[in-house]
Amino acid sequence: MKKPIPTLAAAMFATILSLPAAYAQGNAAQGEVKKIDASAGKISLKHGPIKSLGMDEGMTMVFRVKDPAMLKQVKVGDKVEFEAENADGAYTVTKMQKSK
Ligand SMILES: [Cu+2]
Repeated sequence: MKKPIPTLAAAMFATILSLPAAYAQGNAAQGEVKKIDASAGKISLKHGPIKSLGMDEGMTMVFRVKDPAMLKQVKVGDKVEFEAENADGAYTVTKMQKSK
């Protein structure tokens, strides 16, 4: 008779492994504010992989922001969590908040 415990452990391990993958498929990403251009409504973020936008590796790049008010909530050097979308070829931050 097989012992059930190793099977359960394997199932739990598989579940734990699948969580980061599910997270990476969403738009949410971690980043650091490198530069803010409020007059242009743009922000430079150093960010981790955003698979949904075809960015398999982290990089530093300029994003537009959906709402210029978002730029007043952060400053250069802040760590942020953000969501971005590709809107007609322009990468646009749709949500952003400081990381804790
Ligand atoms: Cu990028």
